[in-house]
Amino acid sequence: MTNLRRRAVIAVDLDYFYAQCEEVRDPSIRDKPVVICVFSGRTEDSGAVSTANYVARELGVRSGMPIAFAKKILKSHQDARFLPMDLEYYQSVSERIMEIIRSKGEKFEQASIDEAYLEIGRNDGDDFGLAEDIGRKIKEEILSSEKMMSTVGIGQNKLMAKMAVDSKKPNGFTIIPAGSERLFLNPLPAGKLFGVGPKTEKKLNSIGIRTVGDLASADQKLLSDLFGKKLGPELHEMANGIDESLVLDRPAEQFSRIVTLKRDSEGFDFYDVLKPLCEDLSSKLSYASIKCKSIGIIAITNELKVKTRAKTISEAIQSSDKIQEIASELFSSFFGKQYNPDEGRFKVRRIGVRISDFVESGDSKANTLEDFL
Ligand code: DGT
Ligand code: CA
Ligand code: CA
Repeated sequence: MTNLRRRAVIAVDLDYFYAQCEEVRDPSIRDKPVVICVFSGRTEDSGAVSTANYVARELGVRSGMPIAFAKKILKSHQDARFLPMDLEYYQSVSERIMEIIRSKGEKFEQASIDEAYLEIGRNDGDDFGLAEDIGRKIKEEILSSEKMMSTVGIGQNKLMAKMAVDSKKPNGFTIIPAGSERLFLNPLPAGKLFGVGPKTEKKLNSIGIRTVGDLASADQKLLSDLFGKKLGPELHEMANGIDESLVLDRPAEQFSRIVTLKRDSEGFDFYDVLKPLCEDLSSKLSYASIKCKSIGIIAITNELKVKTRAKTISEAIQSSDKIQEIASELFSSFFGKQYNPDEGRFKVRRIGVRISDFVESGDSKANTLEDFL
């Protein structure tokens, strides 16, 4: 036991994320039902519910439900808000929160727009104590700097951290101490195990496996026969709290910033508007000690069409001025060509800048070298 490598993994999941972003933007809607809608545009109400705040959930609204159905449920709630999904805004909130989490440990993996893992410690049994402190700090900082509620789970691997998160939402903080995995998992219905969907659960039930505990002590050959040589053993391991998958320390692939113009634009007359966006992006680069080699622009028209252009440069850059210079070039040429008969005439309502293709800036090296010279 002693030479087994111990780890503690922290999982963070932001509560009712898209809907909470809207509450942060307009706190007056906090106590009202808030439903985030993906309007498909065919008829006024066609489309699906992306997510909803807990006020709306308590009344029965769910992700994936038709918008028309959610409206029916909330018919007697005049104060209910049905808001269009604003992904760029949620993305910018997510990026800032991911930076908070990333800064608290060495191994960080973003799993989705509102979910991340952080691995703590390596050698001794006290990693859980440290993970608890760090988990609390993360939760507090997300609340103080972004006014956002989150759920934190801690376990000895990614699976157990995720199970801890799912066991208590929203605003949860759950630790599954190393060694008590089985105790925690055994009584849960099999369908609560991460990765077990309704189809698998039904199949398990049909052979008398109802709880995760049943699955953990099930005959392994029977599981392999029923679910195959890959999923069978995997289910058995998971039910025993075993998960060897690593927290992958992947850097972000791109950063973007987007704003709505004061009035719709038919030409490039918003040079100054770009400045704060580029400054924000530049400071992210410098914080992460990286530079970018690709700069892109985003233009969203008054008909909500998204158009993009990008340029790759041979020498990586970090400064706000240089990003702004290239973004301006791209916008000038974009508007220069906008009367192209293929694209027709349009007005631009929102604009953005996106950077990607990152390389390490090598700043720290330069500093040490300077110290020696
Ligand atoms: P939670 O974690 O239970 O408090 O609630 P959410 O809303 O954060 O749910 P989560 O973590 O599963 O998903 C994160 C975001 O992904 C959520 O805010 C909206 C989006 N999302 C989730 N499910 C669906 C879906 O079925 N359709 C669409 N369009 N978006 C979804
Ligand atoms: Ca969430
Ligand atoms: Ca999530």
